[in-house]
Parts: sequence; C-alpha cells; structure tokens
Amino acid sequence: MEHPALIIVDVQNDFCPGGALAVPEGDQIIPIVRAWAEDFFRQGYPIVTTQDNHPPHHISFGERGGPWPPHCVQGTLGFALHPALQLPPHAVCLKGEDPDQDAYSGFEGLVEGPEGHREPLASFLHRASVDTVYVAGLATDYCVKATVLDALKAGFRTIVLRDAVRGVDVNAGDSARALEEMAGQGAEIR
Ligand code: VGL
Ligand code: ZN
Repeated sequence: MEHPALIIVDVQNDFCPGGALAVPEGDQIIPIVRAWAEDFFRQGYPIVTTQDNHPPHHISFGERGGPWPPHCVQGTLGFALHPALQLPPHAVCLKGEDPDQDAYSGFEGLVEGPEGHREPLASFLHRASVDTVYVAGLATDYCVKATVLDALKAGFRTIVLRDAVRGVDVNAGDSARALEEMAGQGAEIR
C-alpha cells in the first residue's frame, strides 16, 4: 500500500498577490490545496507545510546582492500562511533561516516537533513511513522545483499537483521548463 504525504510549499502571504514577492495568481491554488489537505487529513495521511523563514538581512535579499526583495521575514505577516488556506492539523517545516545561505528546498529545512524538537524533513517523512509525496504550492520554478528534485533524490515517489502549483516566470516559460525538468528526473505531473 502507498504511504503518501502532502507537502504544501510556501503558500505564504509574501508569495501571494499583495505580498513582497508575489507569484502571479499564487492565491488561485488555495481552494485546490485546501481540498487536497482535507482529503489527506480525512485519510489520516501526514500534511507538511514548508515556510520560508528568513532573518531580516538574508543573503537572498537585494541589499546583500541577492535576487529578491526582502520576503518572508521571521515574525512578519508576510511569513504567515495565507489566511484562506485554513489547513487541518499539519507539521511545519521552516527553511532559509541561515542568514548566509539560501534554501529553496523543503529538504533543507527542519520540521518543528513538540517541545522544540526539530528534525530534517526527510527524517520526519521516513519516521512516518512515507514513501510517496504529493507536492503543491509556490513557486513552481523555485521552491517547488527544488523540493521535488530533492524528494526524488531522497528516493520518494513524487507527484506534482499541476493545478495546485504556480510559478514566478521571471523569464517566460520558466515554470513550464521546471515541470519538464522535474518530469525528466522521474516526477509524475498530475
Ligand atoms: C521562493 C524565491 C525566494 C519560493 C523562496 O518559495 O519559491 N522563491 N525564496
Ligand atoms: Zn526566500
């Protein structure tokens, strides 16, 4: 039997319209992501959100020569999950906390456990006997792609939920190319 988990990547205010680094139409995935989450919760399968959790002067910010405006700064509203997401109980994986290192992939983050215990996403999934990950969220051409490629490298069967991801498309076609690259590495695009 399949042991799936749902990974919801970075559906944070700063990546949605009105946010500091908005993904066009990023909020349009929200009802779809919610429906997947409800379905996983009903079946008792784990749900993990990843969240960019940058310190105020993170290396990826323009002030330090990085490509992005300040976004998802620790403790700000931009860091919070979009309020319409309304998820059932889920684990939270925080990433991008090292001021001097970027971290696009959820597999570079740590899952928050009870009593402040934190563990890498892969160990969390392995402990839950997960063998298949379903991936939704933002942005297709950055954090979704990096998370999917790392999931494949870690040996998980990996399914990308096509209607539940959106990309930045800094260059036209980036998201389409990202999906091709993920499929080329073995991801199923569904
Ligand atoms: C992301 C750019 C910078 C993402 C995170 O979640 O895709 N993109 N930080
Ligand atoms: Zn970031």
